[in-house]
Parts: sequence; structure tokens; C-alpha cells
Amino acid sequence: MHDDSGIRKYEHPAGGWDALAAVAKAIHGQMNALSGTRIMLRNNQPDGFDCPGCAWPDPKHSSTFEFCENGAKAVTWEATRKRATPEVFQRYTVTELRSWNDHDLEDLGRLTQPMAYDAASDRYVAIDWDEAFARVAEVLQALPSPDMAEFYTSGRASNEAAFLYQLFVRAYGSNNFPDCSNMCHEATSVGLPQSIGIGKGTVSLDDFDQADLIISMGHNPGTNHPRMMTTLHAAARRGAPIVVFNPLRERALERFAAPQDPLEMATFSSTDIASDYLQVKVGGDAAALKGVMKAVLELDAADLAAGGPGLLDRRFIAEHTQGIEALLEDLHATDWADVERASGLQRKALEQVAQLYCKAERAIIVFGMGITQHRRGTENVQQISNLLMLRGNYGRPGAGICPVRGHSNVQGNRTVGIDEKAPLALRQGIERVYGFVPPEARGHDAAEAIEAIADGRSSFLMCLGGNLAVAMADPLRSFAAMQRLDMAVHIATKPNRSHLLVGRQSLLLPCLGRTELDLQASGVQSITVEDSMSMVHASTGRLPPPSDQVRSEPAIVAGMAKAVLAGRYGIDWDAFVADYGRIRDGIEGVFAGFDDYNARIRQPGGFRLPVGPAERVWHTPSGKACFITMPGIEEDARTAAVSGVLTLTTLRSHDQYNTTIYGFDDRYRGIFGRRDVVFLNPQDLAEQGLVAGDRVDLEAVAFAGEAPQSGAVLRNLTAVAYDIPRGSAGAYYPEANVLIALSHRDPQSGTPSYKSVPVRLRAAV
Ligand SMILES: Nc1nc2c(c(=O)[nH]1)N[C@H]1C(S)=C(S)[C@@H](COP(=O)(O)OP(=O)(O)OC[C@H]3O[C@@H](n4cnc5c(=O)[nH]c(N)nc54)[C@H](O)[C@@H]3O)O[C@H]1N2
Ligand SMILES: Nc1nc2c(c(=O)[nH]1)N[C@H]1C(S)=C(S)[C@@H](COP(=O)(O)OP(=O)(O)OC[C@H]3O[C@@H](n4cnc5c(=O)[nH]c(N)nc54)[C@H](O)[C@@H]3O)O[C@H]1N2
Ligand SMILES: [Mo]
Repeated sequence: MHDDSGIRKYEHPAGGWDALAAVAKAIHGQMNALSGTRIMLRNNQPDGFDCPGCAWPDPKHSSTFEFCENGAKAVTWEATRKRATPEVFQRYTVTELRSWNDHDLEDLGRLTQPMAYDAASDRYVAIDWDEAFARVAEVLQALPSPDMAEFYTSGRASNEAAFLYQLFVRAYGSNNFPDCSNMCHEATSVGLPQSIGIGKGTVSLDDFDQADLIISMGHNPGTNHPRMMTTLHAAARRGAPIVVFNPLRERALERFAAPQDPLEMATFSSTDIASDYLQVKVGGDAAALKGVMKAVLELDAADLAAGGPGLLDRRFIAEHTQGIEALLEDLHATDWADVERASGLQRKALEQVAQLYCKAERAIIVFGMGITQHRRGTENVQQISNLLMLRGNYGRPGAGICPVRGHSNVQGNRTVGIDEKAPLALRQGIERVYGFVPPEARGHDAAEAIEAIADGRSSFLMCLGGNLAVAMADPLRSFAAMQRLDMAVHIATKPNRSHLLVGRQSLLLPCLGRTELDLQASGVQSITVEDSMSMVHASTGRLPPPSDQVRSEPAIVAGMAKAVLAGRYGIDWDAFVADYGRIRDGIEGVFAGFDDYNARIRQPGGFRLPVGPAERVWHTPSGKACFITMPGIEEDARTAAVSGVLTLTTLRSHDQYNTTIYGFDDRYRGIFGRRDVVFLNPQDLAEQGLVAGDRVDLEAVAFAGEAPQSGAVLRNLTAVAYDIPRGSAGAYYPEANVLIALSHRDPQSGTPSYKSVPVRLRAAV
């Protein structure tokens, strides 16, 4: 059925010809066809650049072109022919630009010149680099305490840029490193070290070829990690069961046509991906995992009773773990009725998963934001690890845990020191190599940084990329906070809304992207990145920079450091910029695992950083892997206790990269030309006397202690009747962030609970 609402069912598999058409459209919209096609062919090649789209690894030594629609969008939007020159900024006041939507702002194109906000004309005007650095130095040197400054990182920065940035900030005297990871996989970074001694995934790409079972929880690879579809497609083809836990039936997890598969393309056929699709309630994953573990114990007991050896890996548990007693006690005390209510899944379905799990000799569990962005995100992650440990699914081929990271180098940024916690090894490493003692006190994470700015405890913000104010919860508070700053400094490729929330002084410093040639005194520079599987490799851009004024991130950070620190500790910042090999020498000196860094990045595919659990080495206090019990079963008992409250999850469309809105279609979910929709179960709609197509408002529900959000409303959405569990709803990020209180976050990791937001639904007024 076709009408003009832009809401219609999409009947095709994910991928396929529609994906190829979307790439052609992205190239046409941003670049000329020839350079667009040429640049696509260098993406993820051994001598080319690392795709800025996501952190999924590349097949080793491969030079086959891995097609990916959304990688192509990321590249074309960076390599765009459009330019946000000083002349463009002359045309519009900042107030005027603030009324534009996020798509149109970034579509202005690449920044070409350092710019400073001029309050008198309400415009950004061109300045030169030395002037920009001098202004930063003046403000930072005058701050009463280094802890009144915040230094944000978005995960696209290279290892080299990130390392210099943290060295600069620590030499300046602060550990205030809010970063995008705090809004993303922080629950993994906090939860997994307690469980297995490292906050990263334990599998490598080869393991996927050997797994007998893959469980996918709360991630949408067809949109966010499309190259992972090659891996899942291959696993499904060889008959490995793939079990999905997701409230929405994401098309790519149902069926996928691989654009590299000539037969599927020619015959318009596709491959079924999920063998079992469990539509868990939003926020119901811990309950579901407890149910699966409970069923595993029941199967194990039955096997023992029948004279079998049992289904738990008792040797692994005895030799390598601790804490199973408490877990067993908790699972025995857990009621099936509670599991079913909190997960929205039937006992039978969970028992079926347990059977598949016990049959599989090697299992991998993959997860994304559907797991981490909850008040109990850390505990969710730990329940995943518990399930794996019951059958010894660590440190064996084809088995392990796989958190799928977001930004293409967010994992690398953390590895090289973007960390508000400043661990002992890092502090000792810096002292050893650079001769100064960095600060020890914990700094601010992303939400704490916004709170500190809002309260006036911090008055300076520097952003190495990203769009912090828009990505963060509660724009009512975070936008106002930005406008209180004495100085905001944004190192960025393109204009976005955070840049327009100007404080007393605001600077925009234009930087090179991954795709571009980075020429320094010693010649062409490569940078390095770490993917989701701890593989570190080099990336070299070749495209001409957008203007001769644009500088590389390492050069900008070093320039600033030199101006601010004025010779402190005798660090030679110019030498770093002349040859990034010297930055890598620094990384090798400070951190373990980077031996022969400069040599090893030249091997095809790079090298893997040490991952203890892959060798059954556990860097926990006890030296063992730990079963960690989660008391209770509700994601948020407060929501469960009030009637009429829906749990809203916030989603990425197929046409966006975080806050960068490429376009207004969400093809696979059947939404075209708009984003002002909310996905609802038809019965929840009916209960309010509403039908599909009605205009509705969502109102934030504030619980005690979260008062500032009370009354926030997202207005005039169109209700889409959708296959989603009762009590669950979905809307797009960042528009829906207005409904999320800044304090609505996981107390352990600080991750905002973007994926279980209590809301009320009503007809639009
Ligand atoms: N094209 C593109 N690529 C990207 C990004 C992008 O925006 N666009 N962003 C990058 C970044 S920074 C990140 S972190 C990743 C994000 O990649 P993902 O982890 O895939 O993130 P989301 O799209 O936010 O949500 C993932 C899935 O979680 C499901 N979900 C929602 N709530 C729940 C729940 O309570 N339980 C379960 N089990 N599932 C739930 C949603 O239905 C959705 O399918 O992708 C990276 N790659
Ligand atoms: N409600 C809700 N909120 C969320 C999420 C959610 O699922 N729901 N997801 C959260 C997650 S997982 C994340 S990671 C955050 C994302 O938060 P951020 O990382 O802060 O946001 P991005 O939208 O990725 O940042 C885009 C901007 O980065 C700049 N940029 C792009 N490439 C480069 C580069 O190479 N160098 C530099 N210096 N700048 C560059 C451009 O100016 C662009 O406008 O949002 C979080 N917010
Ligand atoms: Mo992310």
C-alpha cells in the first residue's frame, strides 16, 4: 500500500540491490562519481585507510573489497565536495544556524579555516592558528584549577592523536576525560574487568568461523556494523544457529542478501540469518539471561540424573572461576514467572535457547547498545559473561564474548590513555617516559562533565571531535550548560549543533579526516587504530585535504600543548608532529603490549594486543574469572511498579551516524522521508484509544531525584503500529534525548540509560 505518510512495510531482505542504490545516491549527493568510486576502492585496503564507519575488523591479509553501504555513507560524508568556508559563515548568524536541523548543519560541508565566535556580529569569523592557540593558552593558564577544564574525545581520533591529547591534558594537570565511550560501551569497560579481567572482547574474526552457536543481543549490524553481515551470513550458510534477542525484528538479522554474492544478487535471493528470534522486552535482557542460565542448570541436572557427565564445564569452573555458589543460589531462587514477566519471553523459548547453548561446543555472544545503555547495563554485561563461563566458553577457538564497539577507534582511544580513572600502570608509564607524575584523582566522565559545567564547577571545554551536547541526555540541561562556558574549543571536520551553543569564547579548529593525505616534515604520515577485536593496524589517507589551512589532529593537539604548557617538562611537541613514529615510540614506552609498535604495524593486518582471557589468563584481583550475581530481575523496578508507563528505547535509523543525519529514511523499518515517529505495540495504542497514524506526544516520567526532566515532552510524533513487545516503545536518537534525565544512568558505569526511558503516551494536544 502506498500513501504519502512515508510509513510502509519494507518487504526485501537487507543488503541486496537497494544497498547498492543507496551507495550510488550517497556518492552522488556528496562527491563526484569518479573520485567517489575511486575512494571506495581504497577503503579498508592494506595500504589504504581504515573505514571511519565502525570498529568491526577486516579479514586479515585480505584485499577483496568489502562492500558496506553505511561505510560508504561515512566516507562520502567526510570526503564531500561541500565546504563550510568563512564566506559561508558570513552569510548566517549563529542564532540563525541554530534553527537548522542536524542534517542541514553538517551538510554545509568541511570546515576549512580556524574560526572564532564574534559576539558582536553573532557570527563565526576566520582567525589564524597561532591566534587560536594563544587564546586557548590564555584561558587555560588563567584557570584557578586544571580540574575546571573538561577534555572530551569522540572515538574517531587516532591512537596518535588520542595519546598526545591525554599527555597534554595530564601534563596540564587534569584527568577530566569525558569521552563518547561513557555513553556507549562503558558498561562493558566497567563490567568485564570485574568478570574476566579485561574490558574488551575476547574473540577474533577467525573464531566466528569455528563457532557452533552465535547469540546476538541488542545490536543492529545491518545498519551499524554492516561488514559484520559478511561474518553472520557465512555462519548462517554453514548452518551455525544464530539466536537473536532484540525487541524489534531488525531486517538484516532476519534475512540478508550479500552484495558480494553474485548468485544472491542475480537471483534476488537471500539467506536467513537468525535461527531463533526472541523479541525480548526493552530492558528485559538480564531477566532473559537468568532464564537461560536457569534452564541450563535444569538441563545439567537432568543429564546428571540420567547418568551423564553434566552440561556445565566443571573443570573450567573449578580451575578458572570463583563465585558460582552465589550465582546458583540466585538462579534457584529466581521464579520462572518473574523471568517471563520481566523478559516478556516464554519459558519454553528460553529453554530452547538453553538447549542450543548446551549442544554447542563453542559459543560466542555478541552484544551492543541494547545491552549496555541501561541503568543495569554493567550487570547485563556480567550476566552474559556468567552464561559463557558456565560452559567454559572462554579461551577456546570459536568461543568468547564480543562487545561490538561503536566509533571506529573508540577502543584504541581508551587503550592509549583516554580514561578519567588514570590507572597506576598508566601513571607509572608516563613518569618513566616523560619524567613527570600525572594527577591521580579520578576525573569526570561525560555526564559528570556536563553536570560540572552546568553547576559552574567547570568553565572550559575542549572537544576532540564529536557532538557532545546533542549526544548527551537531557538537552534542556546540557545545551544550557554549554552556553555557560568561558571557552569551548572544537576540533572538528564539520559544523554541528554543539559548535553553535556558544559560550563567552568559542573556537572551531578544522582537522583532517582519515581519508586525507597527512603530510608532515618527515613525509606522508600514517595513523593507527584498534578495532573491536584488539587488532592494531595502520591507516593512510590519500585524498587532498579540504583546504591548505586544515591541520591534522596530532598537529592541532601538539600546537595547543606547546602554547599552553610553554616548555613544561621539556616535551618536544614539534618532534611528535614531524614524525608520528615518535608518538608511537611514546605509546610503546608507556603501555604494555605495543613492543616494536612501528615495525609491527607494517605487517599486513597489523598485530593483536594481549587479551588475557583468550589464553585463560584473568587479570582480576583473585586471578580467576568471576561469576557476578545480579540481585533482582527488573531493569528498573520503579517503572514496573507504576501503571501506564512505557519503556522507550532510542534507536539509530539506517540513515544516520550518531548525531550526523545523512538522510530521512529508515528503509528496513519501513520509514521514508521522516524521523518524527514512535514505534508502538498496537495493543498499547488501543489502550489509549489511539490508532496507527495518530499524532501523539511522549511525556517524560520523572522519579524522585530526577526532577529536572519532569514534564519534558516530545511532541507531535506519528504513531507507527509495530511488531514490538507490549510495554516497549522505540523512537529516534537524538530527538528523543529530551525525554532522558541526565541522572538516568547506570550507577556503576555512568552510562546513560538511553535504552530504557520511562514515558507516558497520549494523544497530541
Ligand atoms: N551507520 C552507522 N554505524 C554506526 C553508528 C551509527 O549511528 N550509524 N554508530 C556507531 C556507534 S558509536 C555505535 S555505539 C554502534 C551502535 O550500534 P548498535 O549497538 O547496533 O546500536 P543501536 O542502533 O543504538 O541499537 C542496537 C539494537 O538494540 C536494540 N535494542 C534496543 N533496546 C534493547 C533492549 O533493551 N534489549 C535488547 N536486547 N535490544 C535492544 C535495538 O532494537 C537495535 O536493534 O554503531 C556504530 N556504527
Ligand atoms: N538517546 C541516545 N543517545 C545516544 C546514543 C543512543 O543510542 N541513544 N548513543 C550514544 C553513543 S553510543 C555515542 S558513541 C554518542 C556519540 O557521540 P559523539 O561521538 O560525540 O557524536 P558523533 O555524532 O559521532 O559526532 C559527530 C561529529 O564529529 C565530528 N567528526 C567527524 N569525524 C571527525 C574526525 O575525524 N575528527 C574530528 N576531530 N571530528 C570529527 C564532526 O564534526 C561531527 O559533527 O552518542 C550517544 N548518545
Ligand atoms: Mo557509540
